[in-house]
Amino acid sequence: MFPRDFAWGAGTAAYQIEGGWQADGKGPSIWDTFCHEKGRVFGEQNGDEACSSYELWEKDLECIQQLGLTHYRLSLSWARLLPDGTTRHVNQKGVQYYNKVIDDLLACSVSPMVTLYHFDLPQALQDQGGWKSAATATLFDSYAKFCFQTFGDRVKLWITINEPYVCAKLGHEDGIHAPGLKEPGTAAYLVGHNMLRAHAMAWHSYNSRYRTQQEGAVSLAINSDWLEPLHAGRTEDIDATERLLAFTLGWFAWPVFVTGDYPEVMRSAIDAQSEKLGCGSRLPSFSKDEPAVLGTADFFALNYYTSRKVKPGAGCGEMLCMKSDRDAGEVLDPSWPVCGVSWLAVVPHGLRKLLKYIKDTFNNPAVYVTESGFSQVGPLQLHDVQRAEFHKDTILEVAKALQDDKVNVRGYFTWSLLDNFEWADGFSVRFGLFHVDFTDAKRSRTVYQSGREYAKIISKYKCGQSR
Ligand code: PNW
Repeated sequence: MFPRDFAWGAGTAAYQIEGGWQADGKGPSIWDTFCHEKGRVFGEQNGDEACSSYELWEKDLECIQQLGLTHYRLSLSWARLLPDGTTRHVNQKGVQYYNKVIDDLLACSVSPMVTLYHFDLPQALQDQGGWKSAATATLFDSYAKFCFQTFGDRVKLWITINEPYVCAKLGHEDGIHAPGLKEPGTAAYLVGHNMLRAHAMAWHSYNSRYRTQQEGAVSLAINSDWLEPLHAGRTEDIDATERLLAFTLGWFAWPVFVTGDYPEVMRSAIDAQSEKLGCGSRLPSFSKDEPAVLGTADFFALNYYTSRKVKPGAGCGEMLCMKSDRDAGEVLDPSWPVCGVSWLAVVPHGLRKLLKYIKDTFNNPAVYVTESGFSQVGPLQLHDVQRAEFHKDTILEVAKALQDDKVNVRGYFTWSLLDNFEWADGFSVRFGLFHVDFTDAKRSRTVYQSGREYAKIISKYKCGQSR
C-alpha cells in the first residue's frame, strides 16, 4: 500500500519542547516575552522548561527509536543559534546542540526534516518591527543560509516557515499568539507578505548556492482545513467556501504554486471592502525587482487537522478585520466528533479530499503530510484508544489517496512526538504519542497506547509491502 521509501514521522517544535530558554547563551524569542506577560497563556504557563528537550534530547531519541520512525521533524530555535537574530553573533552551543541531534538521528537511520521557523522570532527582531518589517525577510534569508551552510550536509528536507497563516492571523490579527498584536484587517496581510518574501528568498538561496552539493528539498508548511459548502447546491455557500479557501490555503499556496500572486478572489474581496471603508487596499503586491515567489517549493508540506462546512457571514460587520474581508462563516457538522480542543473536529476523510484537491490544483506535487494530530484535555488517559483510531483511520485515507486518487504522497508525520507546550493552551492540551509528566523534574516520558499502535503500523509498512 505504501511505497518503500514512504516517510513515517512525528514532529515537534523548538519552543514547545526544548526549555532552556536562557541556557548557554540563547537569546529571547517573542514566545518567551509573550508567555512572561500576564494573562496571555492558560494558567500563566510558559515554555521556560517545557519537556526539557535541550537537556534531555537522548530521551526524545529513545522515543523516536521506540516508534521506529524513519523521519523526525524538528524545528531550530533561531534565537538559540543567533541570539540577536543576525549572523553577527553565532552561539556555538546552539550549533553543537543541533549538530548532536542531527548526528544522533542519522546514526539511528532516522532522517531529519528541519523547520527553520516555527513561531519563535528572536525578540531582538520583533523590537525592530518583526514580521511587519520588510527587513525581517532579509534577515531570515541570512539565517536560512547560515543553517543550510551549517547543517545542510546532513539535512535533506527543509521547511522554511511553519504555518504562515497561523503566525499572521493568530499573532497579528487576533493577538492570541506571540507577538500578541491585535491590528485587525491590516497587519496580518503585511506579515503574510513578508513571510512569503522570506520563504522565497531562502528557497532561491538554497537553489543557487546549496542545491547542487547538498541535493535536498525545500518548502514551507501550509496549514489547511478541508472546506465544503454548508449546502452543496447553494451558490452563496459555494462562493463563501471559495473565498475562505482563498483566504487560508490559497493565500500562501497560490503565490508559490500557481500564479506568483494572491488568489484573485482574495484580492478582489479585500479591495471591495477597502473601498467601502474608504481605505486603500491592504493586501501588498509582489515586486518584480525581487526574487519570484512562484515555483519556490520542491514539495507540498501540508498540516491537516480538521474540516469545516462554510456559509457566508460571520464577519465583524463594517469593521476593519479579516473576517469581514472574507465574509465566510465556519460551521461544524454535528456528525463529526470533537476531540479535546474545540476547533478540532475529527474528520479523517477530509484529508483524502484535500490531498486530491492539492493534486488537481497545484499540478500534482510531491506531498508530505507534515502534521496530523488529535488532542486530549482533562484527565490523563494513557489508554487513548480514540487517538489510536484517529491515526489508523487517517493513515487509511492517505492510503486511498495514494492508491485510488494517485496523489503523490511521500510521508505522514504525526503531531506530536511528545505532549508539549501547546501555545496559548499551555500544557492543558496534549497532542503527544508519548505522555510527558510536567510535574516531574525528570520530565519522564511514557508511551500512550496510540504510540504503540503507530509503531505497529510503521513496522507493518516500513520497507515491507512496496508498490
Ligand atoms: C499547529 N488553531 O498550530 C502547529 O504547527 C503546532 O505547533 C501546534 O502544536 C499544532 O498545530 C496543534 O495546535 C496550530 O487555533 C495552532 O486553529 C492553532 C491552531 C491551528 C494550528
